[in-house]
Amino acid sequence: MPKTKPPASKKTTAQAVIRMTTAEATVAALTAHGINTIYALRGVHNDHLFDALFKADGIRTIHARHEQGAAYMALGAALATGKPQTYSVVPGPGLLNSAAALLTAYGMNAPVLALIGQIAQAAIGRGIGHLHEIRDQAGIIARLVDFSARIRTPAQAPGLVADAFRAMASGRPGPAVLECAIDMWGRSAPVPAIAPPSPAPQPPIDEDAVGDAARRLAAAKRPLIVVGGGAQDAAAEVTELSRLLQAPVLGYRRGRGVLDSRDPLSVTLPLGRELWGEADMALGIGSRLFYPLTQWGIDDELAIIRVDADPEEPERFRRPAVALIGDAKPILRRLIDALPDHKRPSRRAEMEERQAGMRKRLDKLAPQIGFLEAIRAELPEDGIFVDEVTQIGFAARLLLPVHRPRTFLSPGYQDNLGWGFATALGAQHARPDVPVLSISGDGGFLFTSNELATAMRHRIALTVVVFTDDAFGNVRRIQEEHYGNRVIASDLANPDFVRYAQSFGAEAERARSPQELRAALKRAFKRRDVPTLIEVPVGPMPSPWEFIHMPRVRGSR
Ligand SMILES: Cc1ncc(C[n+]2csc(CCOP(=O)(O)OP(=O)(O)O)c2C)c(N)n1
Ligand SMILES: [Mg+2]
Repeated sequence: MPKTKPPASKKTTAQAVIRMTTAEATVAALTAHGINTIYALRGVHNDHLFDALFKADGIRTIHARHEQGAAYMALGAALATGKPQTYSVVPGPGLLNSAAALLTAYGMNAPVLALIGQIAQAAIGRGIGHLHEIRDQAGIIARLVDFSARIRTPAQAPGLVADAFRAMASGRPGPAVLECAIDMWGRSAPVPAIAPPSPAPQPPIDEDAVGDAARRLAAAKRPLIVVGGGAQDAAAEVTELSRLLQAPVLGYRRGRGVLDSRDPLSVTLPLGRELWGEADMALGIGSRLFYPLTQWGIDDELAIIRVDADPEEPERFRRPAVALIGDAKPILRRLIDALPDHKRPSRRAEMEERQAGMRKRLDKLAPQIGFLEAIRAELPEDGIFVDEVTQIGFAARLLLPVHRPRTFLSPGYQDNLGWGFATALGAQHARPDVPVLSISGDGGFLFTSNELATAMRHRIALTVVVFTDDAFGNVRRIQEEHYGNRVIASDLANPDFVRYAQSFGAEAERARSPQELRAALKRAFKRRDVPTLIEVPVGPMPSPWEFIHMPRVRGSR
């Protein structure tokens, strides 16, 4: 049967009802929601979807070499742009292969929409043994994300796509999944006009709570601001509030870059902990306050104000003095407006001195610092650094100066080894205008290094630096230091990473010092259509953990 050509989304909105397949209606709805790329690995379950993508205008398909690559790329694109992104894979193994990335997207509150295939509608749940069948796929998905649904008819597709986008932006943001059966993607029927997307409803700002918070903040003697991923789009407001209150801003992992590291009020974990110990008021913005609340302690002398998109978050660990629910940016604007007029003495001199003192202690991490300085010297201010679970990454979270929001991508509490390279690939694909730098250990890199082929196929000029110590160095050091040197399952046999990358057609070189790394980065960032791998052979590095897992500074529990 001849297939109806999917109309461009504009035409679709103009017409009342049109005959379309489920796949065409889904693609038109995605386009209407601003999706211009789908990261994917195809298979027979989704053939009609890919045929619709072939025919559609304004949407590109970027195929990866493993489903985790496709999903991490969508995650990286979402983190780098702050906008929803999409990936598509087959059911069963395809879904499970992408699941670590979906889990990470959930932990990072990232708007990633997964389109997952399904076996034939009538066979679902019967256990017959169809290709890629998995028991209770919908149930597995429902455990992984907050919003999921199955598209059962063409007419349902646009509404479910709209529901998914609304869910991804409501409350705590996060990923969503739509399933569709193999025999439903190609089914055609009249589909009502695709409505333009409506913004996700925001809870009204609680003006009484804003007033209460503003009065408390103005009265606080030693306020401290703690920012997480939820503050990334409120950098201007956080900066203004920090200045008005002369409040230090603690950002670790996902909060880095909200307040420019050049501001002496911008702190990371170790100095943040000292300040937590002294504070009489903490303002948490889009952060779980995980380290402060679970490790550093709390007592009655410290009041907490929470700003969070997730209404359940503020009371999860301990009821705060004030909770403000919603998007941080408008809430902080209201808070600034409501702040009683007051002037505070500058803390600049004090903070500069304390930063210098802490920096002396952190000098213990000298080998890592040398490489981070080379990176910072070459990566432009708006360049994006993608973190990994490796020695340089741990040190970067504490020490790499970050100047702008969304330029430090760190995997949050999942801290899953091997997320970095494919995530960075997605970030670089979505932001071709800035250099993206992925760092990896030799352990983490081989999780997704096959995606070098994707970088070549789609001409993605990502730069990756692989620090090779021939070990899962982090776990190896733990065995040496805490398990009587009983080293097991830690040493690695590696390829020659330079020749490995070159065999894909990538540019590659070896750098044996921070100086050589700097020169290699300068060359790499000039390339605009080919990926670069820089291998840096390293030895064991000093442990960062005394600056990350730190003892309590207040309270008894
Ligand atoms: C998905 C996942 N598996 C395992 C771990 C445990 N883990 C943490 S660090 C690490 C070793 C990392 O090795 P490498 O990438 O070479 O970095 P290095 O520590 O040597 O710098 C491992 C196995 C993890 N964090 N995530
Ligand atoms: Mg290693």
